Parts: sequence; structure tokens; C-alpha cells
Amino acid sequence: MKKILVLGSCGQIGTELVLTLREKFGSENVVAADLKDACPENLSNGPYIQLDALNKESVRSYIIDQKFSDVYLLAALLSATAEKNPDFAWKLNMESLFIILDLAKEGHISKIFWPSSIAVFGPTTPRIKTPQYTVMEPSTVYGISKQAGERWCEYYFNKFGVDVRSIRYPGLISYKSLPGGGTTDYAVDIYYKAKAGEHFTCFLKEDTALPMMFMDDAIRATIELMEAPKEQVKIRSSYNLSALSFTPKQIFETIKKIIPSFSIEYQPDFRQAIADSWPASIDDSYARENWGWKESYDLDKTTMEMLNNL
Ligand code: VAH
Repeated sequence: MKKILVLGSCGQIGTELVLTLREKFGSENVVAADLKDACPENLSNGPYIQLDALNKESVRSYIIDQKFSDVYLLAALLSATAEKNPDFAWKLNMESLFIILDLAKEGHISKIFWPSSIAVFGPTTPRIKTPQYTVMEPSTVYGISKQAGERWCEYYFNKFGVDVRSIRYPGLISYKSLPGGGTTDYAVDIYYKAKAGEHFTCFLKEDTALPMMFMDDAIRATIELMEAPKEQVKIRSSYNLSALSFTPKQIFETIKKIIPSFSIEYQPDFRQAIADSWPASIDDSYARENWGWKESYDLDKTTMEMLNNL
């Protein structure tokens, strides 16, 4: 019987994962866990526990006691925040992973999902249709931690048979949960400003193309990967995954078609250098071949969904 723990469930991905997993496997079988003492309103349709992903003793005793089949570890500092707090970013992103990998190695967890990111690629990586296997010299603390984490996931699979699965997420666009501390967050904020009838100041240049995806596609991909037969999961570092690639100018134009009065200006900040080090688009042919991935939201459909639901 599926019993699932989502650690870091109050984040942009975690929130939507909990809601979708509860719909699929039953609310009582999906425990949401995060640092917050009180369960957030939008996760109150099922069990919640306050748990610090870095508190090894409490994470270990809870998981050993509760006998979860699957653990989704989403706790992390993202790219922009990690640059401001490198020591803690490395500690949180890495130590939380080792705690969960070791629990699986000891037989207390059957399957782990751990998110990587296109941030594992760096300025020397080919930027257009970035391949699954290529030069990876990340220049951000976040990207370095995700690249190291991928190596450890593959090591624990090869050495100890730990069934850990991972996706290199692009920037994610959602309306049910806010992003936090990312370089791609402009692609969410732009919809909030448009819907509120406000002018939008973009922290990236108008021609900065980045890989992106609507959250419903990202959540579906995550669950499809986790439910795929083991032998289909041939990559145990992390899968490239792709749906969209667009610039701030392009997303602005899809919104302006629906809200003609919407206006934008571009004031690049420190996040421009992070974005410039990342791919513009991703080749995800291994995910498509190995476990049948296919996106369903293009940019116009994403804009329609966002403006209709905000
Ligand atoms: C970030 N949203 O901006 C995350 C993601 C590819 C970007 O990893 O840091």
C-alpha cells in the first residue's frame, strides 16, 4: 500500500505534488511535511507534520516509525537565494539528501524522488537543445549542489540499489503555489502583475530565453517517472525534461494578446548572470524514449490557464 511523505511540501513544487498525490493515492496516504509549525490552509485536506529536513534524528525516527513506501524530498534553497546564503544552501541541499538516501539504503524507504534542475548546466554547456550528457560546469551554488546530488543519487543506486529517481526541472509556472528564490520566478510574477492590472518590471533582459514548464506538466512527469517500471528508469543521475523555451518578451506578448493594456520594462539584476549561465532550451529525448514523457502545455495554453485561474 502506498504511503507517501513529501518533505518540503510548502514550496512551489511540494504544494502541488501533495495535492495531486492525494487525489491519486488518497489524502490519508500522503503526509505533507515542512518547517512551518501550522499546516498551511491549502494542504489541510490531509495529514501534516512539522519536520526539519536537516534534523537527522527526527527525520529518521519518523520515517522508520511510519514505514513510508515513497519519499519526495523537495526541501532546498533555489538559485537566487542560494547565492546570498551559500553555506546554508550547500548544507540544506546536500545533508537532507544524505539523510533520505541512507534511510533507503537501510531499507526504510522503497522509492525516493529528488529534484534536480537545468541549473546543473553552466556557461560552457551548449545552450540550445542542451543534451542529457554534456559539459556540466555550473557556476551557481544551487547548480553545484544539484550536480553533486545527482552524482550521489547515481552512486547510491549503483552501489546499494537505492531506487532514487530525479528530474532536471526547468523553470516552473504555477498558480496554486508561489515560487521562492528562483531566477525563473519572473515567469510567475508577470501573470500576477498582469491580472492585477499593474505594470511589470522584469529582472531579466527581454531576449533571455530559458527552459520553462507549466506546473501541471511537471507534476504529471514526476508521478509518471515515479510510477514507471524500474527497468524503464535507465538514468539514475537525473533526467532532462522539457516543454517550453521562451524569453520575457515572448511571454509578455502572449499576455498582451489577452490584456492589451499590460506594460513591461526590463531592469536586469544579479539574476541575469545566473540566467546567462543556463541553457536556453533542453533536449529531453531520453525521458521521452525511456518512460514516454510528452508535455501537454504550450505557452499560449499556459498563459490561458494562468490568467483564468489567478
Ligand atoms: C530556480 N526555479 O530558478 C528554480 C529552477 C531552473 C530554475 O531550478 O532556481
